[in-house]
Amino acid sequence: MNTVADQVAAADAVVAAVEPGLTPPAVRARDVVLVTGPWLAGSTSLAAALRDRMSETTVVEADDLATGDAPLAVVFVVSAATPLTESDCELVDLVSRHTDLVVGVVSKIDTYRGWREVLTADREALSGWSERYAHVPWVGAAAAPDLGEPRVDELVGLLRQRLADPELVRRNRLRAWETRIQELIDRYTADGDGTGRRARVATLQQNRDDITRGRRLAKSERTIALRTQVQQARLQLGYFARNRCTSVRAELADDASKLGRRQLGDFEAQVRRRAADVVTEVEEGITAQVADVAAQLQLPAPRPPTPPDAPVIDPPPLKSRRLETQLMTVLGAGFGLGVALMVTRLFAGLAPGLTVAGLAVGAVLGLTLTVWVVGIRGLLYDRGVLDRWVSDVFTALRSTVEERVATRVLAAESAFSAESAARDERDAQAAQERIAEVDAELRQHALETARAATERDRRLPSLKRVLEAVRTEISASA
Ligand SMILES: Nc1nc2c(ncn2[C@@H]2O[C@H](COP(=O)(O)OP(=O)(O)OP(=O)(O)O)[C@@H](O)[C@H]2O)c(=O)[nH]1
Ligand SMILES: [Mg+2]
Repeated sequence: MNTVADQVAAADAVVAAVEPGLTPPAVRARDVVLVTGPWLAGSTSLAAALRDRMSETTVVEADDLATGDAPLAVVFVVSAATPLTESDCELVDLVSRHTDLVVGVVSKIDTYRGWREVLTADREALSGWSERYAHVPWVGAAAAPDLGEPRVDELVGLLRQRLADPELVRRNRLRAWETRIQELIDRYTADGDGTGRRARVATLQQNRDDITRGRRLAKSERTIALRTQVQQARLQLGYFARNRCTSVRAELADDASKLGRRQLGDFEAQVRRRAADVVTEVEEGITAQVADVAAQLQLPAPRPPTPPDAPVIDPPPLKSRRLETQLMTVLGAGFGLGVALMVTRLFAGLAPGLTVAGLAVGAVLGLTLTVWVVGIRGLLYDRGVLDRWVSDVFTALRSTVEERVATRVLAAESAFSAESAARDERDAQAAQERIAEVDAELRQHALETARAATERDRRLPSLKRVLEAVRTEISASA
């Protein structure tokens, strides 16, 4: 077992005896000593000092090695200023992945008088970190002391002795195997547990919940919005319709109270026109409001129905007042006669010569008054009739437009509900599809995890046996 190749082959044989066919560790054995350590520990100084003293050995620092390079030995330097920390131990693990020979060095012992305690603490900390460091030798050194010569003799002696070990290459190779097998075991275990998939699976489950909840929420929000908007439209339109009727009716009543005899005929047409206007205004109001609601709900507005016919309005009952006219004529005539008699008498009393003239004046005055009284009474009567008629017309109109509001809002509501239901249906469909996709991926992950678990169960026992064999071999040759 002299040549490097022989030693490597011997190490590989240990593994092949238990588990043939394992791919060997992808490492390149380098005939160098690596000096490294945490930040500012003094590795560069120590490397320089070692180069000085050990010309037969190549001493390198971490930067000089490529990934996969396996140094012959690792000199791990920590300052005597502070004891070893956990991150230092992780660093040791990292640099000695493919190298069995690790030497611990406490540096700057010229400055720190308590370095021996630090060294003991470091030794304990590292052997406590991992079983494999139980036999790591520790020495103190001062590679670049503030005063005097470097103190590295003990380290140099130790290194020379250890590097002369004929089994060194084989043990390093075994260590590389150990790392490789441990990594394999870790990978199979993680795959079998689905560790790498856990985050993705959690995300998928979260997505699934989000889709379901989002859909439920959207649906109820839409229902509530629809109900609220329609209710509001109904109230506003009802108010608008009533308001229009009331104010137009008030205007017309005012007009009716000021009508002259000649305007009576036009008034009916005016009322009919205004009533038709109100119907049109309300109709347009409904259309606008419904469109508004549709926009708010982001639904298509239903097409406005055919406009309603002009309201049916009976003519005002102005004609049928013959009796009253007769009565009024009689009363007016009586009144006129009274006035005529009084005037005639007055004239007769004042100037008997003017009796005839008085008679004539009295008759004219009486007749004029009669006509005037009868006329005024008739006009007042007609105004009263028209006022009542307007009131009746608008009472009827009010129920017509209110009914129109109710009917059209109801129609719009059912159109909106139908559209909203259709939209829900489409949303449900889309959500279902997305959930199905998520489920498919979840199933795929579960399947692959199960597959990996089977693989893990199949591979782990033999890998553990190889690991065991390698470790036994290392400790046997230590
Ligand atoms: N007193 C004393 N100081 C030392 C000793 N070795 C190194 N130093 C000092 O410690 C500091 C760091 O030394 P380096 O050798 O550069 O340490 P390093 O670990 O290579 O540092 P980085 O590569 O920068 O992390 C320097 O100021 C050195 O002078 C020593 O044995 N005694
Ligand atoms: Mg350095």
